[in-house]
Amino acid sequence: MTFINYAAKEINCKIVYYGPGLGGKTTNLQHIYTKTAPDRKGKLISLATETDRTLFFDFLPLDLGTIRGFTTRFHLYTVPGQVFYDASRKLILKGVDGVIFVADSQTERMEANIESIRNLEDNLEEYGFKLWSLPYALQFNKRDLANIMPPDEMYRMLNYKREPTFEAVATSGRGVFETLKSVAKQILVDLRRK
Ligand SMILES: Nc1nc2c(ncn2[C@@H]2O[C@H](COP(=O)(O)OP(=O)(O)OP(=O)(O)O)[C@@H](O)[C@H]2O)c(=O)[nH]1
Ligand SMILES: [Mg+2]
Repeated sequence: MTFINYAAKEINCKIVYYGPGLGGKTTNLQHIYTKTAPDRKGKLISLATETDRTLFFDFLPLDLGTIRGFTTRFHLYTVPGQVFYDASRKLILKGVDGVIFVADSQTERMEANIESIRNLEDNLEEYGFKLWSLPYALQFNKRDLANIMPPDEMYRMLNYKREPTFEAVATSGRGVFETLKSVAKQILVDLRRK
């Protein structure tokens, strides 16, 4: 749910990074954090296990410029991808304005990608959201690895509604900002329509 603070001239939106475990959601946020000027970002908060798996969520507040004098502040969250953290995933989707799905390009992770998109649909439905009407982008991450599926094949398997799709290597930053900007833009276009 976009929150507009007229007194502070701020538009607050929530973007959630979703996807299977170890797909690279947290790495996307870390790259964004590293490459953003200090005056445009808040603290990157990560609640992780000892092995760096996301336990509850990561959170990063980010300013992406102004429209009509209003600062556009995006609150970026990642969900924990491991199957058994479903209650946390559900909770983190509350009030979401846009979703970035981080798919793992490794062939052996396609089942996990598909299962995670279904799980996203189910969890959105709990809040009365539909994936087809939500700002959404699909990221094919880990393009640097050897055992990956060609992008057109991945697209056939994973695209939901002909959403914008990006190839990425989150560890080097390739594709990370492109994916974020796509969803941020969709959210702002939606907002203008309302
Ligand atoms: N080779 C390669 N490794 C990557 C890439 N992106 C992430 N990784 C690595 O994959 C592992 C998992 O990345 P995370 O960002 O923690 O994955 P996650 O989706 O947040 O995982 P959960 O928190 O368990 O859901 C880490 O070791 C990353 O360094 C990539 O594009 N290429
Ligand atoms: Mg994570």
